[in-house]
Amino acid sequence: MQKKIALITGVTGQDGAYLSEFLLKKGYIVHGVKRRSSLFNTDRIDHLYQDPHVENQNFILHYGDLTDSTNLIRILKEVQPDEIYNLAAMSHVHVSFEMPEYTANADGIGTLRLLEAIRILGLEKKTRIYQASTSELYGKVQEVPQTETTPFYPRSPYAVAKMYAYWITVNYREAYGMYACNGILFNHESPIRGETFVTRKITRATSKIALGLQDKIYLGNLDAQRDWGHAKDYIRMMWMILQADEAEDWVIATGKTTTVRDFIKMCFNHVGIELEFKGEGSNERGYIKSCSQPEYQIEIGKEVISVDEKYFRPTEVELLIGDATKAREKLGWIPKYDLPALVEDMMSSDVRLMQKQQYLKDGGYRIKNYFE
Ligand code: NDP
Ligand code: GDR
Repeated sequence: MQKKIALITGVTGQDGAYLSEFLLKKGYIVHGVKRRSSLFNTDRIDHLYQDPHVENQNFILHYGDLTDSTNLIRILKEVQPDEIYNLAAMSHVHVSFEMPEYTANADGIGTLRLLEAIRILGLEKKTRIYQASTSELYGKVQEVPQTETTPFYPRSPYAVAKMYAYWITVNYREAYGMYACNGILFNHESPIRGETFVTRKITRATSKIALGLQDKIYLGNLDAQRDWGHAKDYIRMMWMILQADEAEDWVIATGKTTTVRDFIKMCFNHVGIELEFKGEGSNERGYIKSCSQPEYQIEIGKEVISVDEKYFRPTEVELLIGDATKAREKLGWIPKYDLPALVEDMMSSDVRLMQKQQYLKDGGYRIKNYFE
């Protein structure tokens, strides 16, 4: 039987890496679009790398960018994919306020470029496409929990761009009979989550604080509530969505929501530290109340969490909680990870990572600066 061919944009990102591994295990030939950068940017997929000189490769990378339509057309023409997973995006909500035009171009028009490439090449009946839509579309709370029919109210340039991508995907499905779907995925995290998203920022900093490598963390809105799942569970659903009989849009979420503050407490608990919070808004602080691990030499009463308004967003999404009943009933969506299991996975990975740093520091090892 001929192997299926998948094309993943955003292959170097969190989801792209997990999805590549997943599809390779399923026997797919996987093509990925990566951006040119001045330093290597393939850390997350290096374990999948295959020497291009070897025959019968099943993991192939192409340089490309969602802002470059001729490049996308050429890649699609060469690859002739059965499935496209459009995961590429400027995915940081706060950064999108700094780069609204680029975000619209990559995240909004980028999706149009891919859909048009499929049409220009006459691949409408062959190629199925998954669009990485997001719970950020719901923005300002209209309904709780949020389902496939909840009205959208985007609250950032990122969400507005993704709203265009959502509707253009629906439109191409209806206008040209393409198999094009939106996965409206709620936040999903993992040990390879980008370091500036709040969960990973917290797991990294907590590990460093416990090991004496950092004093405190500065964060923004601790009251925000998110429906956090594990990326491994979510990428499986991206694939399931493209295997369904009909092209539809799907909410994927855990159905539980947690504040940023409670997420912090869970991470510190993982290393045996209890926190107590005092104050409100930008004056809120988190202090060490107790520590059950004497080897950490933690100072009781020390301030380890400070709020810095710099991390507040001009317009915030306060509460996200998804209802994935449709995916549960029609696609058999059962996540393997709950929030405690996610925290456990992220914290144990970051503690290990920071222990390496501590080991090097204790050994007096210091990487020489190029310019010294
Ligand atoms: P990441 O930020 O980890 O990865 C984004 C990927 O897109 C990276 O490979 C990045 O390349 C690439 N990229 C960025 N801009 C461009 C561009 N102009 N052209 C080509 N590639 C580009 O995101 P995630 O893996 O977390 O998310 C995957 C997708 O799912 C994104 O579209 C995101 O918006 C969406 N999403 C994510 C959710 C989550 O909770 N993780 C929830 C809902 C939706 P590089 O490595 O070079 O920066
Ligand atoms: P989000 O994720 O905006 O939901 O988008 P992020 O982790 O950035 O923020 C979650 C919540 O935490 C609050 N917060 C902070 N956020 C960051 N990044 N840094 C901080 O210091 C901080 N302090 C508090 C935020 O205000 C927010 O309320 C993610 C991305 O992956 C999107 O691409 C995706 O579409 C959505 O999830 C679903």
